Amino acid sequence: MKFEIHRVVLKSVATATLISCMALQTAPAESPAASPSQAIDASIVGEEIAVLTQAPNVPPPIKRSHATKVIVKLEVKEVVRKLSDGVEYLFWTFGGEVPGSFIRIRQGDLVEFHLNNHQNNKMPHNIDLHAVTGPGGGAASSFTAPGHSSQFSFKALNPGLYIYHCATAPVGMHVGNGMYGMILVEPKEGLPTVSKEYYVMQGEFYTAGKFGDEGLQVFDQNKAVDERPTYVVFNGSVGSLVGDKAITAKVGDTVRLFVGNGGPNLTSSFHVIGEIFDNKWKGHESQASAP
Ligand SMILES: [Cu+2]
Repeated sequence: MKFEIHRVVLKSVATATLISCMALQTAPAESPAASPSQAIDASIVGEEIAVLTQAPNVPPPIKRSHATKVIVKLEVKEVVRKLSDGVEYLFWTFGGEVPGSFIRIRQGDLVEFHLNNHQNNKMPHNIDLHAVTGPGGGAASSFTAPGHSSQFSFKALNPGLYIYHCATAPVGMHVGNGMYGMILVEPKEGLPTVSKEYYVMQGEFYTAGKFGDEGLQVFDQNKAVDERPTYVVFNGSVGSLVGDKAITAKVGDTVRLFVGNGGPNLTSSFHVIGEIFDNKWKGHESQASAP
């Protein structure tokens, strides 16, 4: 079995902000986030609706060799879900689960992003995609009240694997409640074919009760400020990747893992046991040189 890993980390909100700012400062003057007028672009051919998936699944590889207009429709849902056996939590999610839906596009694509905030939600939300070159990574254009939708467009200038997250204040609370996911911008030449691809994301939860205390748990702001998580999990719940939920591969398969860390506070020391990665990339490193 062969493994390769793509890894991106959201260490903290401060880091995320810094990355967005740096991208803005270093971007060519003529290439900020696309405005509607810039949608008239000869390189953009046709349009399609993005396939979004829930972890550990990844949308299918992009086969086309041209840029297109990709319409992404993502809905924020505040939902009670299982955090551990007997333990429930009111997660704030992009797409109904933690981590948020995986988004896959191609370098050069023009993305028309629709963020819907479900009418039953209590809070306003937005989205900051680190793949976006522009104000707040889209956050400034996507602040959305419950029962409303917002829309903005951007051009995917740089290939890489990027975090997205809610950037509504208090950001630590929104991220700490599960508001993060990943977007992959494939390089123009695509990625080498592999047997399997999976999506794994770490995150922490800060509950008023102790680890294992049963019932519906609520967010504990003091624990979050002190960076004392009650739960540190992959893919949103205890045991999300074991037993009948384990990700699988056959002997001889090549497996590509897209690994992220939503935090909001801890770093991740992700590793696999009993196998060696053939390749790894960090965050925005070029994937064009993949074997
Ligand atoms: Cu939010």
